[in-house]
Amino acid sequence: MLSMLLAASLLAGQPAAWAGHDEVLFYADFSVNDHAWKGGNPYPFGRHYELADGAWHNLERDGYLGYDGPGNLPLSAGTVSLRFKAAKGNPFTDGQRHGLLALPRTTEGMLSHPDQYQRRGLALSVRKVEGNTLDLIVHVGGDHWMRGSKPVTAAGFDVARLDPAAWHELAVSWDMAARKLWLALDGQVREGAVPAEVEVQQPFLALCLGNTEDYEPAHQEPWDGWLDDVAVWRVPYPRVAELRRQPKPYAGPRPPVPTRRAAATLFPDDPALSRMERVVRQHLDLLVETQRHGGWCLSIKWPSLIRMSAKQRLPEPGNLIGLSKDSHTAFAALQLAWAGQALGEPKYFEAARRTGDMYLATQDREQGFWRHAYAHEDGDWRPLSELVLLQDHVQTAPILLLAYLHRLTGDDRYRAAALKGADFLLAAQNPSGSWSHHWDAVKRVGIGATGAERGGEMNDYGTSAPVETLLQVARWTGAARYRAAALKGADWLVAALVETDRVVGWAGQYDAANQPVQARHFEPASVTQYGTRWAADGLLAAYRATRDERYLEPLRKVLAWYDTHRTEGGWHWDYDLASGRPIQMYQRRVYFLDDPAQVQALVADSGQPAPRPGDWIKVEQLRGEVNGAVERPEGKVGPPATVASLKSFLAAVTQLHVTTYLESQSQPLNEQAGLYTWDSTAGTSTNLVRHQVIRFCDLLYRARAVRGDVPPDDFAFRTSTATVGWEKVLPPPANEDSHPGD
Ligand SMILES: [Ca+2]
Repeated sequence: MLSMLLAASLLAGQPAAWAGHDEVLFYADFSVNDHAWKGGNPYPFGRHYELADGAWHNLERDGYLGYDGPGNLPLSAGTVSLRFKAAKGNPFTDGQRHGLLALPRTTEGMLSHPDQYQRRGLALSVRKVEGNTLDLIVHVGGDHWMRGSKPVTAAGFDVARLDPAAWHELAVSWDMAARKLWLALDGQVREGAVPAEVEVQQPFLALCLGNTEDYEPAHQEPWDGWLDDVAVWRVPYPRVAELRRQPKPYAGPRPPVPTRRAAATLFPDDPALSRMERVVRQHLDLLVETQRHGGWCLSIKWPSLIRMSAKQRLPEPGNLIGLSKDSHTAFAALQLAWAGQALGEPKYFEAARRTGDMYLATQDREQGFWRHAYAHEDGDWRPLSELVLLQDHVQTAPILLLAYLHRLTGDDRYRAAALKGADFLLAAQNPSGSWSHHWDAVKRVGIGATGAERGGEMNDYGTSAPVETLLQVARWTGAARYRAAALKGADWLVAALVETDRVVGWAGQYDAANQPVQARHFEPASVTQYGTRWAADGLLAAYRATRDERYLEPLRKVLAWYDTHRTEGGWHWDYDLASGRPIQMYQRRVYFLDDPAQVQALVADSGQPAPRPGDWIKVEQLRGEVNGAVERPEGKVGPPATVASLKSFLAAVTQLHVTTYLESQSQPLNEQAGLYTWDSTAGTSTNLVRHQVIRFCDLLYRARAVRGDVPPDDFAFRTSTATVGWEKVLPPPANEDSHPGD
């Protein structure tokens, strides 16, 4: 018994005898870490797994492991082999689906030619399916995550009699020239054919292991077990079977555990400033390195540097850039432009300018809008969708970036494009004063999230961001039409307040008659907690510009409602309009959260944990903002700086920055990575914009002024903010009581 255990652990802990063959392109044995020994990109992404006894073990329903596709997987012929073992129960007889591996193909190169989706690219998966067979499935067509594809089973094994306690050998293989597929299980081989529809091979997007490629919580197919000895071969299976019988151990080094390090060149001898400078450069150098076609996706995985959206499981195609959501591409460029100014570093400024130039090139010539994502294909940026999104800063963030670039360069093209964007906002405003979810560029009308014309959008700053932006554009240009449109938008925010004897607040979406409506399947017609945050930004901006108490009154009413309706943990996300009861909607069914049976049903239907109350909008912070707007409508603005005042600012703040932003336990710096990282759906990740980086740049800029590198009269020294906004573009506002042109 002891010798059997020993043999089993040696088997799991030692690398495979064949890993040294030149035909092995990628090999992961999990004995030291989850980095592959070989591979174009040996670093993984994924979450909710552990390594134990030299093998990979899934820990959760959404646990999985992934590796880069284009860097690791051969195109025309290849094989992926691995070993697998069950961990609990018998997954071979349980009638459930278990995803062992998936090989989606990238849509890079055909994103602007969707007619080619059907015939280009061999997307594959190996799943144990309900009938207890282990199937090799070809996914014909569909997008880069196989969504919408047609599954065609090419080969399979009945696995009902497989021993769950034993390790099993699996290989999946393709040869496009021979149009053959293989599925091998414990040395037995089944051959299949590439479906006739698939004409041309296309690079793989990723290697996804231990679950389905689908990130939807309700669709999970976890492999509740172990995986080991994952190898990618550049030859088809018959050759792999031969090579595996010929020992050739791998003797090369394992890849190093990566780290980002940058030198402090501005303040090498100042202990605190040099630490901040290094962290700033480590983050921004990563942005410069990962910028593509002037943009980014929302997150960068560490250490694989795979570019993904925020909450997804698999990479985005390599030619795709995302221009939507908080902290998207334009915000990354704003941060880089600020660093270019603050540090006097041309490479950061040039990267920001590349984004600005992308916005110049992608702006609609006639109407002045931008799309929310582009694929760079055939030498140009191609919109990923006909939709013109108005919310999620898709239109407003580039206006700010272009205005800032104009300030820094004096290049009139940036100013003209920013104003063209602002004029588009004027054209896209609904008669009610609101802005819709998106714009129909053909019919030239705003469209709500569910397709109704001229519906008002609160969600994702749909109306607030245009209000704020147009007020700033009015200050920038002195043109009254921008201010008038902004205040009409703010008046709509006031009018959209839902106020009954049960509930007070804002809905996420409204119809043209200002009635709350449903949007996506999880967005009911309700008063939604975050509505207050979305509305507040526009109302506070309108108050600051007018000092008209009318814009604060709705916020005071909602704060009072929050005070009287606080539960343990805070407030629910959605409240029913008629009854004021907390609700959640899933697949358009509404569940009342004060009824335990309905909560139980929601958990069962959605596959997600029971919703809990929270304070997502930070109610006390909002109260502080309302009070602050009254006390200091012009914002926290100091007098013009002098070298002496900057010096005392540095003396007061520098050490505080070190303890709060470098040594804090709440948002710690990942010292190994040299970056601020966080745990995302796809594992360790960093996002594009870091408030710490913006703050450190602020301090370093002041230190440069104290030293005499730059004059102390920049208006940036009169404010200190954690974001890069209009305060970097325009001097602090004068008293606006007597604004011209009203
Ligand atoms: Ca191993």
